[in-house]
Amino acid sequence: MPDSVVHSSHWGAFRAGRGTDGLDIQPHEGDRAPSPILQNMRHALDHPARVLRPSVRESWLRRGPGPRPRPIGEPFVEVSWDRVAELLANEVRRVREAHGPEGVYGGSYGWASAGRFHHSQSQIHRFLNTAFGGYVSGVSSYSAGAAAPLLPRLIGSFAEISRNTVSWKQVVAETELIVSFGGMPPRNSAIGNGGVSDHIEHDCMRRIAARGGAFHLFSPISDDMPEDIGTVWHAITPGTDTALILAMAYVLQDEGLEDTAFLETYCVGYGRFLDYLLGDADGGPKTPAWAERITGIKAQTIAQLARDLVRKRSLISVAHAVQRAEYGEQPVWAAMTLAAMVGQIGLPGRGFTYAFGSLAHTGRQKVAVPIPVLPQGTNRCQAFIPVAAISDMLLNPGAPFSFMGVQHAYPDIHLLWWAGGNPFHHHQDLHRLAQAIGRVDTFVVQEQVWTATAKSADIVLPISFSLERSDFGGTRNDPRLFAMQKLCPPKGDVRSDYDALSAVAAALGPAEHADFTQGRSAEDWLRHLYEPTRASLEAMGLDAPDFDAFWEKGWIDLPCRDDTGGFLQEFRDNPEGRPLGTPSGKIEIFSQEIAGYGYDDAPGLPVWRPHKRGPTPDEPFILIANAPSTRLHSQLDFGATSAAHKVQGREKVRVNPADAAALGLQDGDIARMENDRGACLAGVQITEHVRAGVVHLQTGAWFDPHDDPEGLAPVFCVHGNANVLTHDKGTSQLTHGCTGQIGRVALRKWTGPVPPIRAFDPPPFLSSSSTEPSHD
Ligand SMILES: Nc1nc2c(c(=O)[nH]1)N[C@H]1C(S)=C(S)[C@@H](COP(=O)(O)OP(=O)(O)OC[C@H]3O[C@@H](n4cnc5c(=O)[nH]c(N)nc54)[C@H](O)[C@@H]3O)O[C@H]1N2
Ligand SMILES: Nc1nc2c(c(=O)[nH]1)N[C@H]1C(S)=C(S)[C@@H](COP(=O)(O)OP(=O)(O)OC[C@H]3O[C@@H](n4cnc5c(=O)[nH]c(N)nc54)[C@H](O)[C@@H]3O)O[C@H]1N2
Ligand SMILES: [Mo]
Repeated sequence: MPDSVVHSSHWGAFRAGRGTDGLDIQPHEGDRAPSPILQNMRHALDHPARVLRPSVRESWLRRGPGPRPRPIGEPFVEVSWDRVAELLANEVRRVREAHGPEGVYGGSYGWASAGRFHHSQSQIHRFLNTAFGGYVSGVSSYSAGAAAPLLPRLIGSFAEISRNTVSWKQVVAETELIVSFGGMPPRNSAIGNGGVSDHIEHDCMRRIAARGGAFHLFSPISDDMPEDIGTVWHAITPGTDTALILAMAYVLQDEGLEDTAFLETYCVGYGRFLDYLLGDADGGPKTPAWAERITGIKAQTIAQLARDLVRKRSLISVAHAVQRAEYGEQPVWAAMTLAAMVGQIGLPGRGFTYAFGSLAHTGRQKVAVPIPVLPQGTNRCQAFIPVAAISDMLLNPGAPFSFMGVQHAYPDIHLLWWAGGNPFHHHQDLHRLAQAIGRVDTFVVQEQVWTATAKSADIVLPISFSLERSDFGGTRNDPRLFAMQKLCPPKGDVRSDYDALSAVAAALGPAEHADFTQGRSAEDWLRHLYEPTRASLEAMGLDAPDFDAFWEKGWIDLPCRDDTGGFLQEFRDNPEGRPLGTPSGKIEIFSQEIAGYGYDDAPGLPVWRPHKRGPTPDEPFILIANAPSTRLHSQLDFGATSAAHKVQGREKVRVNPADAAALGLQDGDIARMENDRGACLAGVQITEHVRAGVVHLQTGAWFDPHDDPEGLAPVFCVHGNANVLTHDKGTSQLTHGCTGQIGRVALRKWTGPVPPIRAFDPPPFLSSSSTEPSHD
């Protein structure tokens, strides 16, 4: 095995070798701001949390498939690959015959690892297409559940808006004022799906600030934007951005500052919007004074910033987080509308953008050659759910639901199969999720580590870490393709997702195996998938090394397309010739189509709706449960960078000093956080960075349920998993996006016993010869 290898991860490209204290991880040499998250990998390969062998829940082995509770803590039996492949092949045949593809949910949401061939979702989809002819899928994402289906109806392609219409390069050159709802913290742009080679964002922000550019942050948390760029923090009440944005729109029309020519030429429905803005509905005219009462932001500040948006070269950006809440469509729609009134949409670095700086692949140039992707095959099953409706679907088979104006019915799922995701991290209301998972016949999970999801499964396939296999690392918005070179052989009996699924396909029969593998080994696939990239480079007359030369060097440079304003610039230059993909071909401030759906919670224009689940006397604090700074979601939560952030081994809850004083909390205390969904323990940190009335518990601490010592909560996590506290309600009937960002809770000092953390312990195992549970 090599001493050190080139590799990539969602948190950046790097070099890894065996070091004296675990792995020696060095960032890619060209990365100007490498992420500390890299160090979470140091001890991962030998961590006791690893799944080492195929494992089957003992009660499932004994009783066979069927709906029943799947509690965490029940024992598993380790079996051979031959045995598990046979068990799975039998289960696939049974479900296929009795229920067809409508009986299997293969949405399998999750980030998995960076590699493009060993991409878990592509692998599992390809397998289910082969084995079943299809599967029930999950559409959209937890990231942008409201914005992704909405924006194409209002302005155009979600991917283009979030990635390719406003670039960092343009903003560095052009923009004088950036107004961000939800922020653009470098901790978030540490992450880019597939891995990036250079983290440019903070550097770009510093350059903008150095030439006098101004940053205004609307957020309950001040460190959602770096401090060293002179950020002006507006500590808005969470969930109220729409009111604030409407008030800015009010100021523009009131002072005659709106760009009427832009509105007439490029937009439809402004008149309808004005009627709402000035009318009596929802609290009367949407004046700054009205918004001040709702948002906590001074009327004067709102008015001044609205004027500045028009006077300066300005950009309005909405972070994913702001739409990951009740009525999440509205702030996105309102911000787009405000930008239309300002009239700078389609100019370089200006106008409207979405999720800018939320991830490392936004605002960068598109790569001009194809990068390797594994074909997933054809899914012949039409049934789908909005991805965050997983519990709703499992609990309510046959029940109707609506999505983007169409009525559907939830399918009746018998087999649930997950690869590369952690629903006990990403879904809301984990108590309800556990009940929902109890409704299926069999739950299969492919995992590297014993997450709560793996411990909730019936059958767990042990999967390699990326350093134990060869792959490509890359993304469509980074100018480098990496060879993710293999550092060491897989530990124990672990296999890649590809080899694991190949084994199950072989147990199903030669036809399935041939369909799934196309007769290729993993290495054959790498060579095969590299070829389109190489051929394109060659056709462009660029350096086009063959596979072996690429592999030996570890990366190749990829050409990028010109930096333009994409389809928005084309539309601005030629509105007749390059209309938008919306129903009217223009920006839809009022959408006839959405209005026609008749949803009160998402009518045909941006409206102010207060959250139904605002604070109450019993649950007085607003909970912000956001992306974690110290890891990617729940991945490698046991790693050094993640662990260093914890308080007494538990996730940290950040509390404003005024609230801490009122609650009698000190730094380093343990607090109990609770609401009608559940309770958890978290370690207290007191900080001015968090607005009063808000508490901040980042997501990603592995779920660690214990019996509640007080006997009150239906679920009690001793490790601080925020999703025991969040509600499982969609954004609206329109999109049913995830609403996990904002919750409400009570908080008090915990003086009871502090149970040990068992989150990273494997489940108990029984020997395969025994069918009786042992009690030692
Ligand atoms: N309350 C609340 N909840 C949220 C959010 C929020 O803001 N608030 N944010 C949401 C968002 S935006 C997202 S994207 C989701 C993220 O949710 P997920 O993507 O589900 O979270 P991860 O922890 O990245 O889960 C990936 C899992 O894949 C496993 N894995 C890694 N590599 C491989 C591999 O090669 N093969 C296999 N089989 N497994 C692998 C990892 O061990 C890990 O358990 O969370 C959502 N949940
Ligand atoms: N380190 C790290 N980076 C990540 C990830 C990770 O897990 N770890 N996950 C990646 C993924 S998959 C995604 S989708 C993105 C997520 O990108 P985002 O959703 O943009 O990121 P978050 O950190 O969840 O939220 C940003 C901030 O929004 C603020 N906020 C919450 N509610 C409101 C509100 O109502 N109004 C306003 N104005 N602000 C509000 C909160 O203070 C929060 O810190 O991050 C990506 N980057
Ligand atoms: Mo996400």
